[in-house]
Amino acid sequence: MAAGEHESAEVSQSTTVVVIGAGPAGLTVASLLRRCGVDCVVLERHSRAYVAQRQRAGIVESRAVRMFASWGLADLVLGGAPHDGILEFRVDGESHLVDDSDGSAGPGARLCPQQVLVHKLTAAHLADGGDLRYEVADVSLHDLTGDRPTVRFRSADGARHAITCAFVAGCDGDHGVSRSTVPEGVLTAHTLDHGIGWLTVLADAPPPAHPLLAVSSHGFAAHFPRGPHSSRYYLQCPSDDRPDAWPDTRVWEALRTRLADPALIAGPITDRETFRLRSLVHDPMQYGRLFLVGDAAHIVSPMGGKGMNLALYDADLFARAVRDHVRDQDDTGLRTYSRRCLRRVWNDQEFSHWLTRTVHDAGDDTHAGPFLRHVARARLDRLFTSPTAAQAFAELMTGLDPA
Ligand code: RFL
Repeated sequence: MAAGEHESAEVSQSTTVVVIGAGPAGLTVASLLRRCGVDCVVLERHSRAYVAQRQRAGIVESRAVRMFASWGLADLVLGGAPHDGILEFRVDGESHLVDDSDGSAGPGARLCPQQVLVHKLTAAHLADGGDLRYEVADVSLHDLTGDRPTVRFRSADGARHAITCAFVAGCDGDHGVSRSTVPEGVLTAHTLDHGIGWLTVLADAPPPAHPLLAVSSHGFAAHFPRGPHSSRYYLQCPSDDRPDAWPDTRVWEALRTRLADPALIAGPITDRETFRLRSLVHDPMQYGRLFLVGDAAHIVSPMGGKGMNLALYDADLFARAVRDHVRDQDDTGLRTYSRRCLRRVWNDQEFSHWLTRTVHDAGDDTHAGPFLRHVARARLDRLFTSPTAAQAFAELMTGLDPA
């Protein structure tokens, strides 16, 4: 500020919950809270257009579909087609179809890309009169261990704001401000670097008949639907590889080899990214009146499609806990939030780790060595031949396991 200029006064406001971040976690928390009449303000640092175009997850698992249905929101917020419940494993070119629906009554998973869910949650929340502010800056959290925390920020027009609330929902992902506000030593971070890199590519190219995981001596590859005319592909690569090491011709050649599909149809590549597979859990998921929700608390390696679905699970538990507190003065849900979330988080970390190891170890034996390659192939063989193993796998894929 130049000398002589006066900073405008801070605008004060009060609400029940301040939600930081308008990704899947934050928007779900906000929508569920509005559903039960609890007021909240959502603060997002990016623009609406930026948030709406982030493409990542592709499947809303059965448990999450049923969660939205239980709030009367499924038709409003879920797009995409129903998933037919079949996952293809292709091992050295040989196809194995695995049923990943558990056969229970009730709606199953949906092929609903993350950006479609975000778009629909945003539209529904705003149509319902929700308070959602984009392009906020300098968000800071205060008095989290007191009775009335305050969240300060600057709105897009530069004005300073302070919102006092009963609870803060930290839904701002792995690099947000919420978790970093928690004093050193309160949270324990459990981390695992899988030592594996992935190239991921989005392309305007025909989706596969079923989500496809391919294991071969050339390395792991996968092909997932992301709409009627688009696909997401994954290719195992060295963990320090960069996207520019993968020009289009190399991508399509590697996919055709690893998917054992010389006729695979190419299309324009719209996004290309490399990243290391890593897993991370923060324990507990709470500090005073701050509750961490989704990626702010945990990262799951993408294998098994659990990251966004866990965010939706946390959001549901948090919204129910606040509802019980406001409506019935019952704090059981708030007290048990972290413990209950972490039980499912570790359950899904285990599944994701199992599947990550299996599909990578079973392939290129320079990766894990011949012993672990045989072990991983034995696991796949069991999955393809034992109905009990297939049932356990389906239970984990749907998220309908008891954890
Ligand atoms: P997000 O989506 O990161 O949203 C956080 C939001 O917070 C905002 N933010 C702030 N706002 C205000 N002030 C600040 N200081 C802020 N700092 C950050 C950000 O701008 C953003 O809008 O976290 P959330 O909501 O917890 O959702 C989690 C999911 O996005 C994530 O778990 C999934 O994308 C993970 N994931 C997948 N999950 C699945 O369930 N199935 C999949 O198939 C799947 N595929 C993937 C994935 C993640 C990938 N990446 C990131 C490596 C594929 C990939 C490539």
